[in-house]
Amino acid sequence: LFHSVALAPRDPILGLNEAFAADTRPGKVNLGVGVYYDAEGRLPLMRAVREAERERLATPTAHGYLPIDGIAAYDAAVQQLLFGAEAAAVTERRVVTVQSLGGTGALKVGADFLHALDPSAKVAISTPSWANHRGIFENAGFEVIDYPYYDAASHAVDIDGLLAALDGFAPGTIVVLHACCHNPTGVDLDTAQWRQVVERMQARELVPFLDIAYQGFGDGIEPDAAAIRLFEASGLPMFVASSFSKSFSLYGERVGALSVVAASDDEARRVQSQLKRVVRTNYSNPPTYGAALVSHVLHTPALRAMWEDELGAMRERIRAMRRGLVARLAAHGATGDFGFIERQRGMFSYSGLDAAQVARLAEEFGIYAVSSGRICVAALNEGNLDTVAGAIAAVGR
Ligand code: PLP
Ligand code: TYF
Repeated sequence: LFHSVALAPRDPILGLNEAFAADTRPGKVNLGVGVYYDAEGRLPLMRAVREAERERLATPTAHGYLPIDGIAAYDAAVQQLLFGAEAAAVTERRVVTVQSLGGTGALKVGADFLHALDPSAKVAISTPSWANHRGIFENAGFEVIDYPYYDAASHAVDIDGLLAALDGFAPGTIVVLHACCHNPTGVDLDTAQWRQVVERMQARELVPFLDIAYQGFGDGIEPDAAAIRLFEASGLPMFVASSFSKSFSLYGERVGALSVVAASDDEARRVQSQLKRVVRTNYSNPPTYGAALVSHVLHTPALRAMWEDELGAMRERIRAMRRGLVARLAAHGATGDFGFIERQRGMFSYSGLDAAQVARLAEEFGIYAVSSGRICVAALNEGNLDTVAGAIAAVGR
């Protein structure tokens, strides 16, 4: 049966964890996977999450099945975070939200639903994008195409290239957009550019599929949702895949959601029935633990305030590491102007290092980064910053 099975390639990012684990050097640093570590280099257990766990444990509950679309209170909280409580789509009951297995699961449920709707549509992703975007949509049966996004020379969005690509897409093309903290570049559209994108997509009847895995890591919970709110206000039908993996540090609990905005309450109910069918025929219903914690935090004002504070501190720590890296690179005499690192947002920096330089970082210094040159700034701390800056300066000479 298996004699013809080919060896699948390793995930270019998750595969780095194995190489890092196998490295025995004491000063090794993992700047590969997009995970937030605290100032001591540890994965945080957020206080708001710990408190929610404590309060929930006080009244032990049996482990029943959740509804197919998850915890209703969780889905409602997701809608408020993404769209705002006052959004017309929310108050008019035109948004359907289903709890999902992380942001990845949300993308998959959305992709399967869309493919059943129009298998001939193409899906466009940014160049570059999170590598799993292509895989998820291809696996769902779509042809995946690219749109220009990042201009390496200016370390900025190639907005002209992006708009021109949108103008050339066939109506019905699904366009995957990173709502904030673009992975892997850390470079986002500004509000004026988002407005242009919304206008073009409306004119061409394109389908926005926003991916928001880092809400709160850019400028804050509300400002990071600006793109979602512009699309919502435009009245276009839209998809949003959201994740609490990073913002609640609940990676392994698989807490995400797919939200779809329809034109009417009635349309939304029909879409909901189809999303539930996709869920049912894939994994029946979602897990309880992580979503129950998130819902508890978001519906308990004191815990919600605590969570927002903690998330704000994480965001500020990443910013401080950006400033620190730029300063130490200069101190180590690194060639070039690295000021762009401070302008990038979210967990990542597209450092400009090429694959050979990244390989040298791993071999000579035990510092692991993605071969594209993406580094996870959220893995830097005062204890490794100087080593990392020194190593980057060395491989850049
Ligand atoms: N989308 C993007 C852009 C991401 O960077 C990630 C990161 O993990 C995800 C989706 C998926 O997140 P999750 O771990 O919640 O599936
Ligand atoms: O880009 C990242 O590092 C995160 C984590 O297949 C991740 O999004 C990476 C690869 C992958 C799943 C998650």
